[in-house]
Amino acid sequence: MNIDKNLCTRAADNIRILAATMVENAKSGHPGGAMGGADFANVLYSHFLVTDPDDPQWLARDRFFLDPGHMSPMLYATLFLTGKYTIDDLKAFRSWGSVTPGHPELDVARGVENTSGPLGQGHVMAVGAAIAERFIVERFGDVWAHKTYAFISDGGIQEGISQEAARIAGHLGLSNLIMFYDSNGVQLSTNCDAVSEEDTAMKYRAWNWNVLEIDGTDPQAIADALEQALAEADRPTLIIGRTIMGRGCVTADGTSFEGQCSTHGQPISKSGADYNLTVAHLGGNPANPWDVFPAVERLYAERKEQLRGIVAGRKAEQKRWAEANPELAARLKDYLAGSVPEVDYAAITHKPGIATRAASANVLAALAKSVGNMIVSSADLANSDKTDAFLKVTGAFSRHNFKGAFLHAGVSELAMAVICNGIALHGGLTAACGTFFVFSDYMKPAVRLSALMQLPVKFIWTHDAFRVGEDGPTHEPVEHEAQIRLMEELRNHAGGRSVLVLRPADAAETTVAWQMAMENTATPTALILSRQNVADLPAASGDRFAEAQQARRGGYIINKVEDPDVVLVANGSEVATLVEVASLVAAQGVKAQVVSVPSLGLFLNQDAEYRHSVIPPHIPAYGLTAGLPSTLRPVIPEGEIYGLVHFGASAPYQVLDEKFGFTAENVAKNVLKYVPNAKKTEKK
Ligand SMILES: Cc1ncc(C[n+]2csc(CCOP(=O)(O)OP(=O)(O)O)c2C)c(N)n1
Repeated sequence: MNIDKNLCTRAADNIRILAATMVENAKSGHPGGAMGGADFANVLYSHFLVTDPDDPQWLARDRFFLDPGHMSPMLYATLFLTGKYTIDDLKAFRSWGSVTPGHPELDVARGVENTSGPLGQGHVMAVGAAIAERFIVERFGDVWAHKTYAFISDGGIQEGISQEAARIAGHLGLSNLIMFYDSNGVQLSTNCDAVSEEDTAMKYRAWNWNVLEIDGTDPQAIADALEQALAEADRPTLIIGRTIMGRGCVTADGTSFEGQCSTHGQPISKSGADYNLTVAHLGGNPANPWDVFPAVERLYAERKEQLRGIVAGRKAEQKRWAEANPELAARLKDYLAGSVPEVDYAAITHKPGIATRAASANVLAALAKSVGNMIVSSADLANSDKTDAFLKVTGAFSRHNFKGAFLHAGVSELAMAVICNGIALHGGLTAACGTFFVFSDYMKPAVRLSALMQLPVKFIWTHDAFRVGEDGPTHEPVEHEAQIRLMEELRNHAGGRSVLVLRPADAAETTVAWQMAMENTATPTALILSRQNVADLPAASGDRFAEAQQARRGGYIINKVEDPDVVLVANGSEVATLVEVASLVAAQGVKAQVVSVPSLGLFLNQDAEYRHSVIPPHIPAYGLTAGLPSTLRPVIPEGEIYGLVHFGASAPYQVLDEKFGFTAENVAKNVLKYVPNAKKTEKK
């Protein structure tokens, strides 16, 4: 494609001026990188990216994922040229209530496909979207194909997650993924040569990528590279573009101030360059820096018309496909609507007294058979976290093969979680991923973004307590439940709890927890599951599954007791211990009501009447948790909580239960000591 180089440079200059002006106006932000990347952004948006100007949610639109969210002025300015933002939006950059926050947040209507800020995650979400696209094309045909573009900077290249993601993308042969590396040689504190000797091209070639190296300021070179990338049918493409930080910046005496670290993260006027002269040098009018050059306005108006034509053609093809394939079309529509799949959860059976991870496996096997738009992944622990139950039914992805529905992520917990976010962002699919709970530490940054973007990803965390046993303290989560429950406390932009965290107590409650997870389309869900077997909880009605449905209220009574002396509260496998404790203390004349609280957040959402009927405030409460005692504090504000306040140890779990005081006998002893004292100090 021959493009008008002068016009493209003029358009990129326009983006540079707008980006610099936004930062100048906001008195904070990152102009330098945005000015350097503008040439690519312009060529992509004015000539290549296919989106529907009138239907931002169109499934087959090309996706653009910006990894360095700090370059948001470049994105906002470009999207302004496409008509997605107003000049007032640009003027309100970084201000309260604006649609142009410092780092772009998920806003598909305005063309922002993800929330990027933590460097590295943005381009990995693109890998997830590319996988989702292949999954959909495999099932519904080429009419739904599109490209996923990612933009990465030095920061993203340096983050370890880029290795995890590039390995996976190269291995799967994701030729639908095209990434531009804005290689300007400058980062925040230093130039890149102060921290790295790497040959990035060689690195990506080793991961089976198609690597192109170009002058990233040359619009024709950018267009040629994009064309080559579009023609590549085997591998993902990395276009390494040598760009110039703060391109166009000049000082007060008119000398070049390009390539300076100081332009990375502050207004141009504070960096050592002269803002007005820079605007003028870029062909703008310092008195009217928000102006759009008429030729640039025409370029984007023409592209918009062109896109309308392209999209009309694509949509006509899709319509013909839908007419020829009514069943598939109805299924796809259902997937895109995010409908909760119909699954007969009551029919899922469990052997007695199994681990909750094994119960989860039974549910996953059922989901694999009845949910056609679900992708499950594991970070090389499928047979331990029991996601292999899903794998066995559906099969794994492999190079250019997306017939299955399981992603072997390799030992890459963070990339796995971010890829799941990307799959969810793409739309139409449900993503779940599993590993040991202790390794949730490796995933937190992704869980946080999942929560912020309100993505309904399911995180399956097994081996939930020190009862992992012999593997020792490195593998034994202690503080992890308290940490993840902080996300239950944290509200999302919609005012809801940002993550639903469920730690079910037995097999039946695990089925219900999965049911809740699948029904929860508003936030991510975390499922925290045991490694060891757990006794099934008693059910007065004889129907434990029906009783476990009460988990929907976050917490509920396992054994209703008239006028109890103490309420025993736990979640996960500690509930079964408390059931044993209740019968031990009953022998000593103490009446104990046992409560399971799989989700503290949901329980706290209930009205006071319900909460007080479950954990009456005037009755001594005693909590038991394999985590930090503070885990249960929100639901036992004044009672005693027995938990672990130190790291675990390496030994069989029964020994650890003994040594750490978690046997029913020891807990019963503690409860018997606690109740008379608590009653004495009881508030009237
Ligand atoms: C995970 C993470 N660590 C640190 C930061 C803070 N940060 C923002 S930009 C930046 C420097 C990145 O340099 P580069 O990617 O080259 O961007 P450029 O200087 O070209 O704008 C850093 C460290 C971040 N946003 N995310």
